[in-house]
Amino acid sequence: MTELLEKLSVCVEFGKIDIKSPYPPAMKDQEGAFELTKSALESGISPGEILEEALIPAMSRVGQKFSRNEIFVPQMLMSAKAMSSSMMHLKPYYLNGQAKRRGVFIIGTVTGDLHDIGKNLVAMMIEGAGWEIIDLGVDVSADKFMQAADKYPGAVIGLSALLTTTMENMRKTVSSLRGKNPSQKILVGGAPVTAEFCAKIGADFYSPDPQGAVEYLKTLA
Ligand code: B1M
Repeated sequence: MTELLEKLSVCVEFGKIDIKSPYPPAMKDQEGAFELTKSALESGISPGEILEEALIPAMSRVGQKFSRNEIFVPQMLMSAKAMSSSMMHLKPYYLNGQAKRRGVFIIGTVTGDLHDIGKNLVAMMIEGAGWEIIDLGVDVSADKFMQAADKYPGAVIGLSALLTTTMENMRKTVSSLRGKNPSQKILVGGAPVTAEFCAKIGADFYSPDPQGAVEYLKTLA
C-alpha cells in the first residue's frame, strides 16, 4: 500500500475529517481524509484502490474495536464522518459507473420505531464496507420496504427495531417480504432483537452490532 493510502486509512480509523478538524487532538493541523483522498485521486490511484485498500480496512478496524468495547459511539461517528468526507470525492466515480460497489443494502427502522442512531451506525459501517446504502429512514412500512426491494433487485434488506412493541412490526415486515420473494436476504438487529427471534420470524441473519452485519454481508458478496 502507498504511504498516501496508509495515511488516509489512519485518518478514517481515528476520525480525522479534514485539515480544519481539531479531532483527534494528536492529529491537529494535519491533512485529513478529505485532502488525502483528493491527493490520492490526483496521483492516479483509482477509486477502487482507495476504497479497498484504505477505507474498508479502516472501517473494519473501527467495527472490530467497537465490538470489543475499545471505542464507543462518538469515536465511531467521527470515523464515519471521516469516511464520508473521503466518499465525497469517490461518489462521482460510482455514479458514472467507473467504480463498482459490492452490492446494495436497503435499511430502515420498522413501522412505529423512531430510534435511528443504531440504524445510522450500521448504515455507515456497511457503506464503509463498500456497499451502496439506500436509507429509507425511520418508521418504514412493509410496503415501503417492498417497493425498495422491487426497485433494487438483489439488494439485501436490513431492519432495525429498538422497542419490544415494534418487534411485532419487524415480524410482519419479514413476513411480507418473504411472501413476495422467498429468497430475499433479510438482516435484523436492534437492542431487543435476538438470534432466536430472528429465527422465529424467518429472517436470514441477526447481528447485535454493525461489525456483525458487515461480516454477514461479506458472506454474500
Ligand atoms: Co427510546 N427507548 N423511546 N428514545 N431510547 C429505549 C430504546 C428504551 C430501552 C429506554 C428505556 O426505557 N430504558 C425504551 C424501550 C423499552 C422497550 O421497548 N423494551 C425506549 C422507549 C420506551 C421509548 C419511547 C416509547 C418513550 C416514550 O415516548 N414514552 C419513545 C418511542 C419513540 C418511537 O420510536 N416511537 C422513545 C423515544 C426516544 C427518543 C426519540 C427520545 C430517542 C431516539 C432518538 C433517535 O434515535 N434519533 C430515544 C433514545 C435515544 C433511547 C435510548 C436512550 C438510546 C437508544 C440508542 O440510540 N442507543 C434507549 C435506551 C438505551 O438503549 N440505553 C431507548 C445507542 C445505539 C448506538 O444503540 O440503537 O441499540 P442501538 O443500536 C446498536 C445495536 O442495537 C445494533 O447496532 C447498533 C450499534 O451497536 N443495531 C443493529 C441496531 N440496529 C441494527 C440493525 C442491524 C444490525 C444491528 O441490522 C439491520
